[in-house]
Amino acid sequence: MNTPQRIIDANANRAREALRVLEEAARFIVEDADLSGKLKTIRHDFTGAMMLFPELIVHRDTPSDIGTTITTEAEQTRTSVKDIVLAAGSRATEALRAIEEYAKLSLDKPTASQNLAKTTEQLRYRCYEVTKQLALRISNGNAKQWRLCLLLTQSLCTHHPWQQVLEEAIAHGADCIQVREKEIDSGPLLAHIRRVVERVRGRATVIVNDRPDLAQLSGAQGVHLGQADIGPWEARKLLGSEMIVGVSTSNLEQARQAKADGADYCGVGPMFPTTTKHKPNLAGPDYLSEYLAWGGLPHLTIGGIHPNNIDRLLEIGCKGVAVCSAVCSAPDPGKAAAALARALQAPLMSE
Ligand code: TZP
Ligand code: MG
Repeated sequence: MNTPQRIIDANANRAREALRVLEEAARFIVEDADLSGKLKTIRHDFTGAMMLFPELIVHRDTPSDIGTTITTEAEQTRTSVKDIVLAAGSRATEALRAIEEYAKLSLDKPTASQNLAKTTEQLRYRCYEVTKQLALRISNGNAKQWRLCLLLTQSLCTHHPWQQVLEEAIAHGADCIQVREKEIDSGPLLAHIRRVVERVRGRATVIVNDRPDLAQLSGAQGVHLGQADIGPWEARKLLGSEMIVGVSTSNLEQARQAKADGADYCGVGPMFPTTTKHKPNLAGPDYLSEYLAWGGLPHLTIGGIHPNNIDRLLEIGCKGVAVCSAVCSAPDPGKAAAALARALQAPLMSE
């Protein structure tokens, strides 16, 4: 038995298996035809390169491989799909590197072996890139199913200063605060978000509307993006894998896309007519029903939600709402937040 050949055979199997794991994630989890196609091509190109060495199987000797009984704890633990993808990406590139190195020993066919070393080097680079693209598109499950998200907008805090609205909302059940300011320049906006983060002091999750850069700089936990904002996978380049990325959706197609692009939760709406944002088309409670049947990501229903119409959403199974005017512009923001939070704690649907 020839040792380099045995190593190459073992690593060829390892690379093929890992490529298949990546391909399945691209195809069935991210549902991205382009990434799936890229991985399939890498796998086929690799199989093509290995076909020049059909004799390698002769050197296979799994029963006497001392490595088959050595496992590490990390190998046995996968906490998320992203974990699986990153582990498979590393396994594929490590295996390709091992083939590249041992193929340089020339084996029995010097030219073919040198070509194999070159081919596996190129495949390894392709694999690094496609693993990165795939990982960027997979949600980390960072978002929890919040109950009440306050969209905090200073100009809509008509009866009380924003600081008081914020305090009362948190005291009465808001577990997420989205800073939503469309009229403030970046400098003062960053200072404002920092003040919000400081005031909230971990009592609720702080999300920043539109601006991943300011979310990052301010110490907030995430960003919320609309359909016309940059894509979630672009935001991840700034925010990394741990921060939360949410996306506004008005139909299931957008929700599926948001998930495929790595979003952690979806805004689902508008549920009802609203004056806070120009939204000529209502998605309505029917969209919530479809969304819940899909069940892909945590949700925050949004748009014109008030204590007097929330029951309509609870009947369907709504678990979390995002409101702006119902709390910001209420004469008693604490009372309004409490009414919404109470309703969400005791849903009408039988659980
Ligand atoms: N996106 C869809 S509706 C909406 C946004 C930001 C406005 C929500 O504000 P309100 O006052 O709770 O209707
Ligand atoms: Mg936006």
